[in-house]
Amino acid sequence: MALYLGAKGLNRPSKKNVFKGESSMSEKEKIFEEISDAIQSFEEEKVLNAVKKALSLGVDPSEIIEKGIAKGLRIVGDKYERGELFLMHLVAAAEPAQKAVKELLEPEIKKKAGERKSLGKVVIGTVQGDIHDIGKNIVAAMLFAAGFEVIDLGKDIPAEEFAKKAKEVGANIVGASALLSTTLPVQKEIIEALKAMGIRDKVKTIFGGAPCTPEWVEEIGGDGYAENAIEAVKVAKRLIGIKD
Ligand code: B12
Repeated sequence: MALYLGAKGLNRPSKKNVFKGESSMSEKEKIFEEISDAIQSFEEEKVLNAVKKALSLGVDPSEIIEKGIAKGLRIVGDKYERGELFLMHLVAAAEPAQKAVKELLEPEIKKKAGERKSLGKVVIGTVQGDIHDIGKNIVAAMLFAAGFEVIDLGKDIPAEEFAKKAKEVGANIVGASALLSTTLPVQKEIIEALKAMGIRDKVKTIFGGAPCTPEWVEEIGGDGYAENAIEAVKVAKRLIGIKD
């Protein structure tokens, strides 16, 4: 049975979140809305400033990503699906999101990594035919921060490449992201490639991305599913027998 931890994990307040300020909840919510709105209006400067403000107030980077950036992107994606926005709008929303994640949030996440102790090796990438990598990059950064050695193959990666690299580095886990319903089947191909390479019994698999579900992972014989980066860390740890 595929392992997955309850969805919506990010909605629960974390004890580790330190937020200075009197009316913390409402102010925090206001900043998340500011970030999400600025993503939706494609205003890079506003996105970056709001993210900097949130960080300076001590808001957890993963919360900023999920409740601000990802929320804004999802709304833009939904409007695109309904025909209210066009591809250029997806691009315009992705740019400030990527910049905020790469330049402000990932460094902050990695700073928390502290002393390096390798929990295990994770080979991760976005599957062939798919260039969506914002979510994959966040998952990779969170796994790194948690203590995993992360080998990020990048995006548009054929199934065989995942298996080849996993064998080469002696990976404990292979993780793959798919954001399109047309590229989701590549996750199944990865399992097949691991079998063909003769290493399926040595490597755990973890899958994610918007169209991916626990049922799908179960169906393809995968080991773990995670809805977001925080859950991905928990599932990855459990897959290799580490308790939180
Ligand atoms: C930004 C974006 C783009 C950007 C991507 C930029 C980039 N560098 O990533 C650009 C403009 C390039 C783009 C292009 C396209 N896109 Co687009 N895009 C989006 C959008 C709006 C946001 C995706 C995103 O970054 N979300 C924020 C991140 C943080 O969330 P996330 O990716 O889901 O990741 C989280 C979890 O899923 C999970 N996770 C992710 N990966 C992994 C991996 C593992 C191992 C684990 C455990 C967990 C995990 O953890 C992450 C962090 O919390 C989505 C809308 C949506 N609802 O997802 C559409 C969306 C994915 N795109 C869509 C489409 C159709 C396209 C195009 C085909 C459009 C076109 N006509 O050309 C192209 C495809 C290009 C290609 N070949 O890949 C559709 C897909 C529909 C479908 N069901 O197939 C969506 C859903 C929009 C929609 N509602 O119609 N897109």
